[in-house]
Amino acid sequence: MVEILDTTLREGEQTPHVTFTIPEKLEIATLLDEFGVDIIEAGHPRVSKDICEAVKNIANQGYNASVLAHCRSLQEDIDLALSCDVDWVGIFFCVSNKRIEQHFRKNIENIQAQIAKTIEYAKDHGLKVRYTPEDTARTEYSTLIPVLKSAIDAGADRISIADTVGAMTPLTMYNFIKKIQSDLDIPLHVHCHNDLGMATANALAAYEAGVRLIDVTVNGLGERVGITSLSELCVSLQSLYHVNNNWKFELLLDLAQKVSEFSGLPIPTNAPVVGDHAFIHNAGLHVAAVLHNPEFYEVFPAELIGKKRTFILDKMASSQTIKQKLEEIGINARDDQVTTILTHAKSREKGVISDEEIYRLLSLGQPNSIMFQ
Ligand code: HCA
Ligand code: CU
Repeated sequence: MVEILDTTLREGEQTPHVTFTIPEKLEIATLLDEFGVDIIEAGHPRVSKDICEAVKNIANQGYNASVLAHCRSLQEDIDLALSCDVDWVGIFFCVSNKRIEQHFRKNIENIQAQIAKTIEYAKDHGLKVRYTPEDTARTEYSTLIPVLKSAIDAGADRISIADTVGAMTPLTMYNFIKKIQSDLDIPLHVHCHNDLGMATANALAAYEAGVRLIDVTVNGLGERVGITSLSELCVSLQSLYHVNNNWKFELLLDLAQKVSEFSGLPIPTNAPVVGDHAFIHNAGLHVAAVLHNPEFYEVFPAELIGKKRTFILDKMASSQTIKQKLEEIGINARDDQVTTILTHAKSREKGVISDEEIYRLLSLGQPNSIMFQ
């Protein structure tokens, strides 16, 4: 069984130009809980007062989902998380040689001890702990493993493998997870950035390799170009791997639209799953096949997420497209009328044939224009 952690409210609020109000966060969290995510990463309480308040508010809603606060490896951050009543803390600290040498300028033994001390402190105070060595994928393995072992000895419940800059491919991700699992005995999480467009593919590779939990955001929000998208991941898990987590797929569009509205970022029309084009069929041959069985050109049925499939009438159309279109607008056309429209569509270099044009071609009055003449 694979779990989902949604971090729209933490990673997602790090999207350039995106901020959420507390009521917006509560609305998103409530929908995520209803959808059935396992953990809601509600924010990093140290960042601002309103974030701290939002995390506390979300943690006290009585959701089925557990609530996690993002923390630096510092006791003061754990104390703040405790004051927010969360179940989990996600402690992050990058231990790559370069970062330690060029940025932190501390020795690795001290860093390792500090991480272990923070984890012990959190565990002593009843919290569940995820430790993320940021940029895990590019961290020297010989540095990484001792730090992870010491984190596990200190009581970490989970380790998250973060592809912080989206530098992995499905194959390198699969092999990396397998290797870590052979060296450590702890459930793994995965967090995949989308800088090269591979976030969902990499998350699925991590799933194939056996990770326990996958991080996502609604609409794939996050730093720079974001991380794995909730809808892409869950629909893939359901339709390609037959994962049955009782997710309420019918809420995905609502979630996508709410987050789009609150973030001010429109859903691209060609976005997988929730984009407007996801169930519009165009080429005549496709439409003809889909009218027999949608599965010929749909990897999962539109109905799963409460969408309707539609068809485009332009020069790509076949006579089946025309018949279907006419049926949709309530016209029972003769074959010669279908041919008239098809000929017209084929002669049009650019653009879609509108309903008005169909009425005109068939010399029929439009229901509305008749009424208001
Ligand atoms: C960040 C980076 C992070 C952390 C992930 C985690 C990443 O914004 O702090 O703490 O699990 O991609 O490494 O999102
Ligand atoms: Cu991230």
